[in-house]
Amino acid sequence: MQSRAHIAQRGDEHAAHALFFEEVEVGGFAFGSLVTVAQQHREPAFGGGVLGAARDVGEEGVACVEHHEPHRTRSTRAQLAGGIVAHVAELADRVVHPGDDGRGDAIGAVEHVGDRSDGHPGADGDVADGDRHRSPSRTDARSRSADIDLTAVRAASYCSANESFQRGDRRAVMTDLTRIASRLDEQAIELPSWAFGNSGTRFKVFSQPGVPRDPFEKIADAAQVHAHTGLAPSVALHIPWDRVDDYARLRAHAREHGVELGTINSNTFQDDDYKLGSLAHSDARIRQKAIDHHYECIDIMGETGSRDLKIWLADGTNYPGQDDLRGRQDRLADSLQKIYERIGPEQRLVLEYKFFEPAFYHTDVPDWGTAYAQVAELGERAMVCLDTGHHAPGTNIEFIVMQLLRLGKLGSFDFNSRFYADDDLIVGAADPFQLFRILVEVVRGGGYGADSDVAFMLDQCHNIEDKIPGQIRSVLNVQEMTARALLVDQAALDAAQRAGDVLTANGILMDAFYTDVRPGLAAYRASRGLPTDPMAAYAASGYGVEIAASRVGGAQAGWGA
Ligand code: LRH
Ligand code: MN
Repeated sequence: MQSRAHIAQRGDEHAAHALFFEEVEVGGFAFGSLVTVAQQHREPAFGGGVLGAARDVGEEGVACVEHHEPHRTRSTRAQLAGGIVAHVAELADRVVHPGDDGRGDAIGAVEHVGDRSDGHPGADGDVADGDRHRSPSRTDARSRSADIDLTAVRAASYCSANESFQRGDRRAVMTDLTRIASRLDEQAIELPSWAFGNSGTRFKVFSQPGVPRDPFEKIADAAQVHAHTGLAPSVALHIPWDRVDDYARLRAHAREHGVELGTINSNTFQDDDYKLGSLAHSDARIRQKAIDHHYECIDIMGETGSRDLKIWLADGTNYPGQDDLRGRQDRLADSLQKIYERIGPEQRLVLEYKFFEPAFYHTDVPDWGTAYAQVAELGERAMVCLDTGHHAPGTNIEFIVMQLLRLGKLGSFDFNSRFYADDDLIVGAADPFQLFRILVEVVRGGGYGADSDVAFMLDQCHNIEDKIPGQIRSVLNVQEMTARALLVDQAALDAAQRAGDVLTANGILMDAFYTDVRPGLAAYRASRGLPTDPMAAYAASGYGVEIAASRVGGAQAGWGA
C-alpha cells in the first residue's frame, strides 16, 4: 500500500490528496490506508474520507493505485456525490427516503489484483470476482448508490494486508471487510416499537421530551434508525400498546418511512384476569380470553403483513404448591394448539422463554427445553424465541443457539444485554464477547443471511438514555459483532479443532473478536451511500431536537401498565 508519505513524494497531482488524507477522519478513523482511486477514471474513491472530500471539494475525483484496471464503474460520480449530498438533503425534511437506485451487485472484488510491484501473487488466494458475491441484500435502504471503483481500494488494502500477512501478521487480513461486504448486506434487525416509548422499573418510569404519543410516531422514530444505518427495515408491534383503528393505514405510514411492520407481540401480562396465569390458567374462561387475544393478534398480522406471532407468557407461580406444575403444562399445550391452528400458512408462532419474573417460584416456559418441547408438539411453523436476557447467570447461551439451530427450531432472537437479571440494556453493552460468541454460532449454524429464517429483533428499554440514539448504537453493536463473526477463519479453525490444537483454535476465534472492524464498517457504509458515523449523522440531523419541540401535549407512549 502506498503510504501517505509515498503519495506525497510522488509529487504528482495527487500530492494534494495525500495532504487531504492527512486531514480526514471518519468515525475517528483515518482512512488513508483504505483509500485510493484513479483521477484518470474520474471516479471518486471509497471510504468516508474521500467521499467526504468529494463533497467538500466538490466533485473533483481523488488519487489512485497502479497495477489495476477499474473493474466496473456503473454509478456516475454525480450519482455518488449526488447520493451523499442527496442523503444530507433528504435529512432536511426529516423523512429519509431510501435512495433506491435498484440493487447493484454486492461489493464485488477483482480476481488477481494483479501482481504487485514486487510481483507477489498475494496470499490466501486471490480476492474473488465481484459477480460471485452477487447476493440479494434484505433491505433496499442500503442502496448501492456508490458503485465505486473499489478494485483500486481493494488492491491497495489487499496489498498492504498481504504484506503484513507475509510478515506473518495474520490479523492484518481481517480488517479488510470487502470479502464479507455482501454478507453484511444481508443483515436486518427488527426494532421494538416499545423501545421508543417511556419505560423503566418498578421504582420509576422516567419520561423524556419528544417521546412518541402513538404507534405512528414510534414508527417514524424507528425509521430514523434505518435511515442512518440501513440495518433496521422493520418494526415489531406489541398489542395492545400499538393497537390502532386502521392497520392498513399504519402499514402505509411505515412504508412511507421506508420500513415494514414486523413481528406482532401478544400481551397477556397486564390484565387483572391474568394474575394467576393466562394460557396455562386453571380457569378455562381465562384461558379462552387469552386465546381470543391471540386470535386478535393473528387478525392484525393479516393486515400488517407480519409473519411472526411472538408469545411471551408471564405465567407461573410464586410459591411451591400454589398450582399443579404438570397440569399447567398440559393446559398451556392445549391453548397453544388452538392458537397454532389459527395461524396462516405463511405465518409462524414463536414461543419465548424466560427463567423467572414476574413469577418468582416457577415460570411455565422457563427455558429453551420447555419452549422446544411445546413447539415441537405443535408443528413446523412453531419456533422458539431466544431473548438474551432470559437466562440464569452463567448460562452458555451460544450453546443453546447451536442446539436450537441444529434442531431447526430457532425462530428469532430478542437481543439485549444484562449484568444481573432481565435488564433489557443495549445489546452488546454488558457483555460484547458473549454477543460475539452467540453470533459465531449463528453464522456457523446457518442462522445468518438471506437464506435463513431466523429473525433478529431488539427487545430493549432505554430507561435513562436517549431512545433513538440508543437503538442506533444497538444495531451498530450487532453489526460490529456480526462482522467479527463473519471474519472468523473457519477453515483454519476447523483444522485446529480437528488437530485438537486448543490454543490455536481459541486464538483464531480471539483474532476475530479482537479485530477492530469499525473503520472497515465505516467504509462499507460509505460504499452503501450511508453515513459513515450514524450516531453523528443522527445527532447532526436535528431530528431529536425537532420532536422534542413538536411533540407537545397528548400522552406519551409507554407500557400502559
Ligand atoms: C418479556 C419480554 C417479552 C416482551 C416484553 C416486552 O420480558 O422480553 O419479549 O413481550 O419483554
Ligand atoms: Mn423479549
